[in-house]
Amino acid sequence: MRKIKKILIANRGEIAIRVMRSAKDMGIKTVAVFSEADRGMPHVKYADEAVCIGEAPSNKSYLLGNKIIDVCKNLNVDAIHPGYGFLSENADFAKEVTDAGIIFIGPDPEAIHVMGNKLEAKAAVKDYDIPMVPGTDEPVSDISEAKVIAKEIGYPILIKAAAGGGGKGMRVVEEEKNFDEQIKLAVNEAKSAFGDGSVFIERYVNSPRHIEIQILADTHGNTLYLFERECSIQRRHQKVVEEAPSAILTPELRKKMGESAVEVAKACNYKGAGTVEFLMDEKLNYYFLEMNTRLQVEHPVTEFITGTDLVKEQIKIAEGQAINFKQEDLQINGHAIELRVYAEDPTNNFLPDIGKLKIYKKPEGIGIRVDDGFEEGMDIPIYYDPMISKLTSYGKNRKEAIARMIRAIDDYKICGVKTTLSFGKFVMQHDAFISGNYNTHFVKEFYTDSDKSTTENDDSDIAAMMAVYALLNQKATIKNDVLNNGSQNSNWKNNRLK
Ligand code: MV4
Repeated sequence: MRKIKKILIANRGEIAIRVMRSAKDMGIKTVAVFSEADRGMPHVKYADEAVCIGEAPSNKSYLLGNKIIDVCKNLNVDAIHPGYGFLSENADFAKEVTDAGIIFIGPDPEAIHVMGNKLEAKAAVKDYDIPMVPGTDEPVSDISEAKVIAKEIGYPILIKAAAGGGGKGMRVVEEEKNFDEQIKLAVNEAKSAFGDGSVFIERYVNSPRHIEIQILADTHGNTLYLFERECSIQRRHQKVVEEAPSAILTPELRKKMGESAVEVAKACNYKGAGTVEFLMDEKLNYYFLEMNTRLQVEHPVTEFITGTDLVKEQIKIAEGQAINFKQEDLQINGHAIELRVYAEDPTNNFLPDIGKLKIYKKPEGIGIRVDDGFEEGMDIPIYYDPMISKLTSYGKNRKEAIARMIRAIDDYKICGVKTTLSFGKFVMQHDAFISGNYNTHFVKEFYTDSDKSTTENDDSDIAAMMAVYALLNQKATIKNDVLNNGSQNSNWKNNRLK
């Protein structure tokens, strides 16, 4: 047991703020780090202390593990929360943090390492009774040998990079005659993308759903599952809409998958919050895919339906506390849906759209949660992920959650950049989504060009918002002039930034 008094959040934007909120709830002091591009960001202002760690590109700031550890030493920080992305799944970083006597809020470096390699992950769980897609459990080294295996598995097959994940480095091979060519391409791709050319083969599961299970494990041997999230609505292997619970799981299947996820966690001696990803086929067979050893973007839907604060649980586990509830205490209450609001143009292949948030008005009210890290007038930097916010709705049932999501989308006013809000509304109103019967091909299958124009803001809407913006801007200028004359302007930057 070691009480945490001060946490540094090695991240930016909405997730940095999300973590700080729980820390504050627990009476823990917070330290933000930021790049030069993020100087004025809300996560910097929200923290008790904040330190600039470098230039805008992530490899000159948010990825500088040693610099972040130095900040911790200077400011007497007890623990680092890595958020998601950046250094969150870097086993070497986790080890360096621990070696420096700082608590890493996450699993041990060994667990991060094992689950970071898809083949090692498969090997780690193979003695447990966890369903897996038929395939090779060694890297493919001999092409003709691999071809024999591929034939046994049956086409179509999928080639995956061992060091990949999140869909990177995958290739479908429809028939044997394409095998040689595809495997060579896959190996080269894996080499250049990950510096590791190991690839393996699996049977290709057609039209799968992506269902993942949230788990929590403490250092006292307790490992619990906090049910599933259905994450099938994605593009380019990036999720856009997630919900909990899944509309298609039965209580029996939920329990079985939950128990499988707990076994995966136990197989790698997992500690903290983690997510076990499964593929599910049309017959509701499920297969272990990979484990994400971090807090995930879409964790709010689980928080809504289970009434837990996952970040608080992470912190308590990192302190060495036992989880103070049991599997039987956990139950699903209601339904939650998350929409990732990206600065992207859904009508143009979800192309990132950078620019200024000229108008930014959040939805409010019952059953709505907005996790964001920007304010009106700010630029969406080009250096990082273009996610503006996460809009999450909650209702006593799925229908109510959908209705509230639609209301919140309509109430959300964003001007200056294109966003995925219109796509979210399209999803909420689509029969396949409403029925709950959809899979990972949703976008490709249903989001056709003719849909796109009808879900956009109409011109009069935009004209009206632009007029309001012009007016607001005038007023803002006057207000700023007045403010700048006085000494009212908070001096937090000078006081706190080092
Ligand atoms: C698969 C698959 C079909 N069969 N594996 C994509 C991300 C990576 N985590 C694994 N992925 C897949 N693995 C077999 N054997 C289909 C996918 C897949 C997918 C999985 C989850 C969410 C979206 C997806 C989109 C396309 C393909």
